[in-house]
Amino acid sequence: MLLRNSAWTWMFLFLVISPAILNPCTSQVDHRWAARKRQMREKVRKMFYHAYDNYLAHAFPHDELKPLTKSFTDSLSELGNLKLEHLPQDYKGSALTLVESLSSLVILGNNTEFERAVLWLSENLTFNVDARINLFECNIRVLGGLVSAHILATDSTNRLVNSSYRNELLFLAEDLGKRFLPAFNTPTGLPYAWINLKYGVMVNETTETSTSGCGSLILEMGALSRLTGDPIYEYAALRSLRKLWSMRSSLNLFGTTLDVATGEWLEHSSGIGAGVDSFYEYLFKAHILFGKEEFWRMFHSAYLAVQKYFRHGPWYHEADMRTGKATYWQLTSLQAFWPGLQVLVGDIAAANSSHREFFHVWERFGVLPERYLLDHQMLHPTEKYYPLRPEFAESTFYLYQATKDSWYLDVGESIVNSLNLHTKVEGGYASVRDVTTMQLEDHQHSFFLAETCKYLYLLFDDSFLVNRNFIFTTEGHPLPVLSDWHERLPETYIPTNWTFAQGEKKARRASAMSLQVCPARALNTWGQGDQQAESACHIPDARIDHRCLTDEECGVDSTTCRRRSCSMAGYCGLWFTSSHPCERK
Ligand code: DMJ
Repeated sequence: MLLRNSAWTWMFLFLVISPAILNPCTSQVDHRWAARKRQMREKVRKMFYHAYDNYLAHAFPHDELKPLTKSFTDSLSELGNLKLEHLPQDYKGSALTLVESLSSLVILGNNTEFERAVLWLSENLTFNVDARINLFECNIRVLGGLVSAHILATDSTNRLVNSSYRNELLFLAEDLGKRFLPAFNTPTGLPYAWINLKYGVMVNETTETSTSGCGSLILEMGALSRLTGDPIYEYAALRSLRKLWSMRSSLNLFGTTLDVATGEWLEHSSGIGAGVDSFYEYLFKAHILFGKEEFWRMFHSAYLAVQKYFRHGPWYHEADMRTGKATYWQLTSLQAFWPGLQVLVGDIAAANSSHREFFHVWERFGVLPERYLLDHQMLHPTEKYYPLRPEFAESTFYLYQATKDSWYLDVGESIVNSLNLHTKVEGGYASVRDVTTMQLEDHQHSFFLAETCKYLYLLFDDSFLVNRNFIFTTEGHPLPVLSDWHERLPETYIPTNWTFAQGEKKARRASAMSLQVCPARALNTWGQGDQQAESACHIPDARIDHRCLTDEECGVDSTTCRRRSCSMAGYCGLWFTSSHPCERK
């Protein structure tokens, strides 16, 4: 992970040396924490297998499990006009949940089951079916699942060397990638949202798609190109991303839906949630994975625009891309990924304050409702559901990695307990239809295994990540950051150089990216005295866990360059102030 090197140095000094001197009870405390983490890890492992075993027993090789009726759904595809009983004879199902579980099995250390699954998929999975699939979903779930699992299968540190694996997952991924390509055959290069795997784009197919549908393909298709040596996949994804980028407004904002034939926006309001979320995520992660400065420049402008036009204290509302005027004041469950992305950027303080608000909502309802109307302080009348989404667990994992603040373990424990209390049934884990009644719905989405369980497991046991450098796709599939995939390795990613350049004191407080977040014009008086600025304006809070007694113990927010204050609960944050990125007070 990007943060690991600086975080490790800091955590080593902080956790190992100073507490041992200051507090003789530390080793007992550490011991207790280690025991608790082990206990929680085992709880999550049980969750994973309860979901996985039930999928295998009642739904495999179909896509997803219906845990209440112990049956299945082929949710990935609409399967043309065919009824399930009329499927072609050679159709054995696309086993979506199995594909999605592959990387989680490796992270849980179950190489035997991983190999078994790889073998089955190698022999049975076919994409030559009359099925209309959603390109974005199929890309992040199936292509991402296959590419990531192929890399894990060929990585000798996973000790899968005994297997008879002969790149079958990569061949499947390549076959799927080829079937994606006709979707990009539009006047704009922006892909259709839907494509038939066997016949390509259907007559009268809709030309409407989402921002994510055009801008969140680059990690999986780029990785496929690097692995196969065929640039066509990366080229298609990049062309689409560049076209999308050219459609930004003068405020560097994007809409939510657009027309792939005309390149015109259909919905001008957007935020950081549904339809757009992974677009922002992929601008930054593509920069990490491929090292292209172009991605960084895009992300930098887009990130500042988000912080300027959508952010209100710890909340994010929607705004019109043309005017920047606020449109919908809503908290959505999908937005909860944002603090995790901010951790990668190095903006931990902002991540922490938003994450806390999401946790308040989680505690209030027991899970996160899909949509909450901030301006009316009430649930959205028709979006009261919680489909076992991973985003809040994901951000909790990232924040714990960055801060090692045990508070995030408490949050993780609370998520695990809620999931077991409200969603566990005999046949797996069921989505919540209505968070006010906790009435369940007959669906266990594949991302519960690909992401929710994975991030919770990694929160309590990150041994899979030690001495490795992975980024996770938006569907939680790990891809290694390899120097030979980098066009140019930015200096800020070389921790030794960076430490050398900045000096140890600063290096231990910042992630590499935080230096780049505020533009140079924001260099100002904030960094006076012996306070150490992490970015042009960033002054860290006095304590790494952001706790405080007085305002003086709070620093300056790295993205807004506003002074933070101490909340009633004793945390530094931008409490209820509107914010403007890197503007001087
Ligand atoms: C996942 O499929 C991915 O995380 C996607 O980017 C949006 N969210 C769902 C799960 O909530």
